[in-house]
Amino acid sequence: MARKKIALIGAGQIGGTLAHLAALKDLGDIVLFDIVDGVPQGKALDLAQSGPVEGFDAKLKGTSEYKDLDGADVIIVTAGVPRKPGMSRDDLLEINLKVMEQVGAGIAKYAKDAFVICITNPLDAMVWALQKFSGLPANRVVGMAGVLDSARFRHFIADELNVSVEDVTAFVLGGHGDSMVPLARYSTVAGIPLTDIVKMGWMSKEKLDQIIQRTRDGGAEIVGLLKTGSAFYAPAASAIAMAESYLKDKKRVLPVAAQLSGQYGVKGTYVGVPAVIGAGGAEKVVEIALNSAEQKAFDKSVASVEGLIEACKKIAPKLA
Ligand code: A3D
Repeated sequence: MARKKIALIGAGQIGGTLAHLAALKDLGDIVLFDIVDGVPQGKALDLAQSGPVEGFDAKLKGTSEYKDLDGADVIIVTAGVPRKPGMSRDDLLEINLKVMEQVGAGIAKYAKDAFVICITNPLDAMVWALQKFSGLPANRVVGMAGVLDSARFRHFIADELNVSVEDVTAFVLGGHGDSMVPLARYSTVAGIPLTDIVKMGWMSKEKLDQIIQRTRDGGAEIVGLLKTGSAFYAPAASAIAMAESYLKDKKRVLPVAAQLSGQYGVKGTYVGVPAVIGAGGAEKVVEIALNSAEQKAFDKSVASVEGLIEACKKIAPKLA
């Protein structure tokens, strides 16, 4: 069986970490693409030289030419700029939209059959634009945010209760931004909903609320500490989990930014929802019943994504 081909567009902090994880997990051969000459080539060579030590045979190639994406099975897009302290994700919209236009054209020309995972911020609007610019079917273009947001939630809960992260599941809905909706009643410790954990007295309601807020602010907390960029280890690990589910047809149910076609009362917009990720891409959006407070929070999150999509249409009229 031929090896799979994984193309990483953007060879910065997340791109380099993606390449490292994909090689360590033997997901396939890897192409690292960036417009900065030397960086993708240098990272690819450095990583290839770790192969003999780690025992992986993946071929790594650094490039600045779109033709090297030819035939890619998975493409993960991090091209663009990250936040600096004091910036919101939305401040990146104009510059990263232009990047999505170039990347979308490259994908359309060389990798029409790929499964595309977008990470570039502001996430929900950028994945929406990337799908339009590339023209790929919506089920094969998704955004990574929910796996990361729920991993942050899981980490904070496990740390607070002093239990294994493996036994904590978390459910986060909505756009990747301050209005994301972590759902306590669908998040569990060994199957026990967090709302019951509070009733049992294992965690106070105040502590749970603090953790929910810290999850919402999870990206900004790291930007504030790093000062020169944003999180990259956990974002890369999260996108690799999505790529692996696609490549191995695992059909994991993961929170991803998917294009909705009427689910949750939303049509055409990309927003974070649970979806089955398998060989067919985003094969099914899982629609859960929301109570009125959750629906209100979800609607608010969708409205903020829709606002960004309108801004994209003004900047790039061909998206309208
Ligand atoms: P960084 O280390 O700056 O890497 C971005 C790379 O993109 C750089 O190497 C640039 O040279 C390259 N680039 C810029 N323009 C182009 C272009 N036109 N074509 C190809 N490559 C280009 O950033 P990073 O890796 O830390 O973050 C990448 C993106 O991910 C940013 O937009 C972040 O905001 C975003 N991000 C999203 C999440 C989510 O959870 C959604 C989390 C963390 C970061």
